[in-house]
Amino acid sequence: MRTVILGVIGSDAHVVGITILERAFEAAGFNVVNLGVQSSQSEFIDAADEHDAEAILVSSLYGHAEQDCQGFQEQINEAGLDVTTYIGGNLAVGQDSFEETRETFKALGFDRVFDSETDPEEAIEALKADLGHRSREEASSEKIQLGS
Ligand code: B12
Repeated sequence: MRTVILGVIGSDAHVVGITILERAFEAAGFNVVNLGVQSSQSEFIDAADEHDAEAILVSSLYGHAEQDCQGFQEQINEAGLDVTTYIGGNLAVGQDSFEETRETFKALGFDRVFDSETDPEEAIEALKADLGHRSREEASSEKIQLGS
């Protein structure tokens, strides 16, 4: 079963969104490790390592996600993890243009960025597609290695 690490980053204590996401991802067949609220970057990374997770799903509602996620991708790289990373929620104070917000978090290294209107099914379909794509790439690189 594919494992995802889910949690709310930083000092943020909004728990309802991740509870809904946990249930939706479990119902879709994922093994969800829910770190809960007020999770640090290293808690996400240690859990991903420990559970051999394929994805990290970060939630943030209180408007400080940009600060909380500084250096996160670098820490993931340093830990040698190959994980798909998503972030979602109410990511910026005001959020006049979500496209701008999306670019900010893409620049921080997230593979996909979701707003607070996101239906969990949308994220589930995206993750299935991203992980399926990755499996195919891994399988074909194995074949190339085997054939070489
Ligand atoms: C309930 C609530 C609280 C409760 C939280 C109780 C709890 N333990 O959960 C309390 C009263 C404690 C609270 C406190 C605060 N809150 Co508050 N809170 C809310 C409120 C009204 C609802 C949040 C909620 O539960 N929504 C329902 C769930 C189902 O939706 P959701 O959380 O958005 O999650 C969905 C999506 O966002 C998405 N999603 C979320 N994460 C992710 C991650 C991924 C990867 C994906 C794909 C999708 C995804 O999917 C989820 C499920 O559908 C919102 C306003 C609002 N209407 O959203 C403000 C709101 C989030 N709070 C806000 C603020 C400012 C605060 C405080 C800082 C206020 C203060 N000055 O003290 C504090 C922060 C405290 C802290 N340390 O976190 C602001 C944030 C502003 C911003 N980001 O610009 C909001 C938007 C209110 C506002 N309009 O100003 N809050």
